[in-house]
Amino acid sequence: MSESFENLWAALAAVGRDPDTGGYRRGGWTPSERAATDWFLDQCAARDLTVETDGIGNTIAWWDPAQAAGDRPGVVTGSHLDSVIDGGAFDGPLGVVSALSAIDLLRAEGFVPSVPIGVGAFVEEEGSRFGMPCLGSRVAAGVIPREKALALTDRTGLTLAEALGRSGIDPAGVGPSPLPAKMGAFVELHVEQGRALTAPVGVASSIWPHGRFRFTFTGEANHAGTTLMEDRHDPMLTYAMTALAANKQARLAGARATFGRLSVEPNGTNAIPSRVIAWLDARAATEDALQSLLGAITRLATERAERDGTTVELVPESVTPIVDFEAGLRDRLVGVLDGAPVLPTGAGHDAGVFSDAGIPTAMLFVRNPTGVSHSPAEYAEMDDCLAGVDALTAVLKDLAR
Ligand code: HGY
Ligand code: MN
Ligand code: MN
Ligand code: MN
Repeated sequence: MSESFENLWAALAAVGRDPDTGGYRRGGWTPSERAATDWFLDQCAARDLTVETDGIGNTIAWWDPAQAAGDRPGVVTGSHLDSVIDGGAFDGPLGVVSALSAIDLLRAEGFVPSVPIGVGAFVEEEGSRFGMPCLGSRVAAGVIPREKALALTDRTGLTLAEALGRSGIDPAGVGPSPLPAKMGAFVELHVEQGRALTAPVGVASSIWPHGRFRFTFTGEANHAGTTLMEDRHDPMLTYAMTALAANKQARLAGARATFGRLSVEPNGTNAIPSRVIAWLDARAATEDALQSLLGAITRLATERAERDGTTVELVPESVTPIVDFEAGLRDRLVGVLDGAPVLPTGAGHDAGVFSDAGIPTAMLFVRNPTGVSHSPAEYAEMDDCLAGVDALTAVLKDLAR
């Protein structure tokens, strides 16, 4: 069974798209993410791929025409199908659809891989529902203990264990997965996030260190109309000044600092908040730069809190060290692609988890003309997407010959 990339792409892009925003809300194990996963599994079945799904729902679908005796590690490619809230169509799905198309092209030209080629789809990469990025691949690689993962809650207070149960997955199966041991190499194709590429396809050199940090600002609830400004202990003010300071420090350091999520209590228009919880996403090119950025933001938040008569508490929720992709595999891809450009990324990926797990791992980026990502406006030209499929096909042929 083979279908053009354009048709595959249009079919998946239609699954769960919000007609008003054009965006997606494919949080892990939500109905729209399950619909995208079902689409993927149908495509695997239509290609007679042997589907292997682990306890948390990560999938690798294998193409192994050589059918040699015994288990031997394969070459895996793929990405994720979940999205950030109101995310774009490309971040994740482009890697999965390109992988299906690459297998179609290899089959069409009669290529017979000497090792299995797998198409992977890893769950909750964005962490947009349970707050932990790369949740599926990290549990599979044993980086996050199953108990910690199952106890994570979404914004409704539902635990991962409960959410899995509601989507028909028995939480008892969650834990380190057999999949990583079967990954002799992993190549993730991903839409570029940023606008550095001047060629259709690039190769990743590294993933910046990054982390998610929860700031809790606590003050004194009071009446918005009768409390003098000088009598207030307003945590929203402390938060606002911290956000301003974070933005300035990140600019100075050439790093990234984002407060994209807030929780205000009691969240009333005419009441000074008692508490503001703010999640900081911080990233920098080196570990030292990330640490000093975080130190500066924390110091400035604490100083501001003293001025405001509020308190500030900081909890790191997830910190991801730098990933330097293995130079041998990286350079092999550059060679296969006749000198494709090499560039770092400030975005985290499942590829980073598998690289840290010791699996030879590489990433391909497909040019993003605007650089916009994590937004319905995320976009890549079809010609560049097709160039990405051709590049992935050439890389898989080289690695699995
Ligand atoms: O947030 C990230 O860096 C990635 O897109 N999951
Ligand atoms: Mn993303
Ligand atoms: Mn992604
Ligand atoms: Mn009143």
